[in-house]
Amino acid sequence: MKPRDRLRIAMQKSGRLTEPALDVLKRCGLTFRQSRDKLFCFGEGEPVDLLLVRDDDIPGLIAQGVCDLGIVGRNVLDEFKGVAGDAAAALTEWRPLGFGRCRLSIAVPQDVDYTVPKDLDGLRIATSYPGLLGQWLRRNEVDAAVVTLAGSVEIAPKLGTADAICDLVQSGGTLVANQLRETDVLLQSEAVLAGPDTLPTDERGDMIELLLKRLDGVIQVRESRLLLLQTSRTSLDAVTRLLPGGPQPTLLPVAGQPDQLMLQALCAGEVSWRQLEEIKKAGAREMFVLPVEKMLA
Ligand code: PRT
Ligand code: ZN
Repeated sequence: MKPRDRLRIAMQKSGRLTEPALDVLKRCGLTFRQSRDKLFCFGEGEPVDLLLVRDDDIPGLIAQGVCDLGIVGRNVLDEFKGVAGDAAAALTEWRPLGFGRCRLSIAVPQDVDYTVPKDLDGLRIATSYPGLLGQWLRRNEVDAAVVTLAGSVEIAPKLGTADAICDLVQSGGTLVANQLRETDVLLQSEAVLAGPDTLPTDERGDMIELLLKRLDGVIQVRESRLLLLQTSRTSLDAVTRLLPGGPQPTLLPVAGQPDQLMLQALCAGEVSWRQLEEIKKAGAREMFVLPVEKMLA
């Protein structure tokens, strides 16, 4: 393969992962010029380009070296690794990205008795994940037939083409709508940044390292809030005790008011109105809750 000096990231062209993936890349400082065919997007600031493809193609593109990294569901990555065997063994999850969460589960019709995996012996299970399902069946010593379907897996039992299914579940609404009951979770999934397990030794490797550092900053602060408030020195203990988790707050003097302090705290998650009201009752005032955009430790 011809050496490249620009990094190439594969991501889903249009689907559930597209918007959040673009958002996380943007937060890492990457912006792209969209070409008319929308398959290849040239990176404007950094030497990083995007390839927009079907999610199922992403692991293969990385394994072949066409792309250096990919943003893809763990379900798709692990299925590829299971099915492609050695060729894909060197693919790894560089970072979990915290969106596109779902699980790969077995579900049976609500009126079917099911207590243990062995109850699936002799049944037909419809799935788009024959590799992951096959591994689970072997691990649990279940002798069931795998029926591979490209889509509409959840209606297979109703159509009589399968007795159970193995599919992605998020809210569970689709299962309920099809009178199915979730019985076993095979895999907890979310979008991940995938790549080869060794970095390229050229500039692309340096760029990946830079990107991973930025990504850590983005992931770490995504749920964080910066809480700013003013308090008297006498109320400080009471106020501090109520602060939602996170590192120690920073205290700053307030000019001309020696008994007052400005407090700044990084909070690990959302700060609710109720929490703010409690902190205020403890003696705080002038409170601000700010989203955190970036962090570089
Ligand atoms: O065209 P392309 O092949 O790229 O898209 P696609 O249709 O294969 O993928 P897409 O966009 O549907 O999903 C992309 C990825 O999103 C998946 O590989 C998962 O990693 C992740 N994801 C997260 C989900 C779901 N949640 C999800 N709920 N993928 C699919 N579903 C489907 C599921 O298959 C079932 O039909 O939604 C239904 C269940 O949802 P609930 O909420 O009713 O339980
Ligand atoms: Zn797909």
